[in-house]
Amino acid sequence: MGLKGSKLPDARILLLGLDGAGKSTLLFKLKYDELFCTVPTIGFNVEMMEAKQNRRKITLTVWDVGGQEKMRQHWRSYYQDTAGLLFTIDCWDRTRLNEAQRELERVLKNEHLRRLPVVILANKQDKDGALTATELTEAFNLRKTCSDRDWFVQPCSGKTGAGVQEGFRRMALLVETTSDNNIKDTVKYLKKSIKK
Ligand SMILES: Nc1nc2c(ncn2[C@@H]2O[C@H](COP(=O)(O)OP(=O)(O)OP(=O)(O)O)[C@@H](O)[C@H]2O)c(=O)[nH]1
Ligand SMILES: [Mg+2]
Repeated sequence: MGLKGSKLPDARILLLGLDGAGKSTLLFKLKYDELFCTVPTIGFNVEMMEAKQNRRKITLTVWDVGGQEKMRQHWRSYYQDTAGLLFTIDCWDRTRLNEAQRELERVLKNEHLRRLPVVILANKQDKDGALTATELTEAFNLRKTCSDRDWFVQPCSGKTGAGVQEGFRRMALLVETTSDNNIKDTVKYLKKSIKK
């Protein structure tokens, strides 16, 4: 499917997380069913995909934004009109869990994202010693942090593909859709707001 308008109801999804968490790998795995050799994302990738919301078809427009520290200041430029948040965590790299938790909490506090559903992708489960979804839920105190919204923790691996579809499917079930989706306008808006 091209990027031009599909007539299906659409939900705009924001895919965030620290650099190296596996956002682009997960997105490409889902969209193309292939393991891509990714490079750190400067700016964003955007992909549209069909999904099912109960019995009806919808499109998800997924914005995958670079997670390096210098990119994070731009995250908020993407918040407007977002219907759901996918937050990716590298569950194997325990040295960066605190940083990941801090960023997640900061994002969830933003008024534009208030009450929006969040699916936490507990990624890199293929690696020995990765924190499990249950451990992550405890360690990040997610029951409390996410108490004002629908939330779900999905264990997954961008490498093997396990759990990836389930994570996006869960998101599709939780989001509210709109009838207008115009990627071109959003890109124009982003170019302006990032230049500022
Ligand atoms: N073993 C393993 N490696 C993974 C997994 N997901 C991603 N990776 C690897 O982690 C590295 C970073 O993945 P990316 O998808 O580029 O990470 P990103 O979150 O898009 O990073 P930025 O674009 O910098 O924000 C790559 O070398 C991936 O191959 C996974 O589930 N398991
Ligand atoms: Mg990336």
